[in-house]
Amino acid sequence: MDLRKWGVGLVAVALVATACGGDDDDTDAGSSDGQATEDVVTIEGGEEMNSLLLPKCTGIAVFDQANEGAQEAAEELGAESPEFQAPASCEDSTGQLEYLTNAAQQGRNAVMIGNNAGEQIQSAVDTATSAGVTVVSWDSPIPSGEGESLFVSQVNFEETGEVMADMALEILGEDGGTFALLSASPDASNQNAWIADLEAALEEPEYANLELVDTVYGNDDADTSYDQALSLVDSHSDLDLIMAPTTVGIAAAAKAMSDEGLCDQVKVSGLGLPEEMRAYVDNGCSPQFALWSFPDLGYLTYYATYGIATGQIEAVAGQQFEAGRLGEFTIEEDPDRDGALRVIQGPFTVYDESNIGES
Ligand code: RAM
Repeated sequence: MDLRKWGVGLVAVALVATACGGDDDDTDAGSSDGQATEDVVTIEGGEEMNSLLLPKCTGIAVFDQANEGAQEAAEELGAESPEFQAPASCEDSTGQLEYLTNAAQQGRNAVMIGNNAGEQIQSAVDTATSAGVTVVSWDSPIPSGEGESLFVSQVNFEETGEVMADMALEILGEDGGTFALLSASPDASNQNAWIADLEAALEEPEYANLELVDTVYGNDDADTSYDQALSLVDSHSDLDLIMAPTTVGIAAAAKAMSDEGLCDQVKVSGLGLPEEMRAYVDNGCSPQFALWSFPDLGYLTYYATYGIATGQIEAVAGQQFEAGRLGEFTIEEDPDRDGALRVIQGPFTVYDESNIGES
């Protein structure tokens, strides 16, 4: 898919992978032989599930939004609300382990985790799953895929690099320029996959004028990210753009450039929350950025986890299910992780002045 065709004014791009549900035109209920109707399991309530929604850390707006979506799903299913707990800081990269290790003792049937610990999470996942706890990842997967029943993937990870490279070119123009990455935690498996995908995209001739000069980590902490953004400008006098694939990092970088009066010199882009970025679209610091729906991510994660934990669906490739208001989805093999499964939630939306709205 050539995302460079976005152009000015075409900003909401539906990068819906074939496996993504919600807008399928092959709704099986209408098929003449009625055969396929049985293949799509409508997840229904009525079963108990004691669950934990475990984001990378608390205090981040998009994770609160995911929690709202999960609570909405639980309410719809008449199920128990998921607990929402996590380490207080994303800088605490191994802080999530104890939540998994203690899950069975606490009577949990399921843990929904956005992994902030990379491979270090594995032993805790193994402890939870061997005690019968269903582990589903969302936002940021378990790198090996082992123990994890399913990854609820916000978007197709294989499109993320191209989306970021296209935004950089859109902002800098065809002549491109130099840019640096301001990421989240060094062990965050979502950001690391997106960075790898971006680096692969940069090998393509259409991005030959984009030069990645540095990658730094702000740990999804606003102050650390702010300081890292300023350090990037200090260490690279010719820097044209900071690309931050994190809602915390992009807002902090845009604030730093705004505070220092640097927005004419260094633009900011990446993955941001519209509410947090509106001021920086308005002041020209961040002309374009992208995101997906975190409420929908939390909603789908709860539905899928409930379906698996209550035995209504199986975590196998080809399993189709209907998740409430979001419609139909299909579980598929994850091309990024051998032997692992994913379901894709939805499209990117690209934001700029034409659709950022008013505060
Ligand atoms: C931050 C977190 C999260 C990521 C978004 C884009 O909120 O790092 O994991 O998905 O940015």
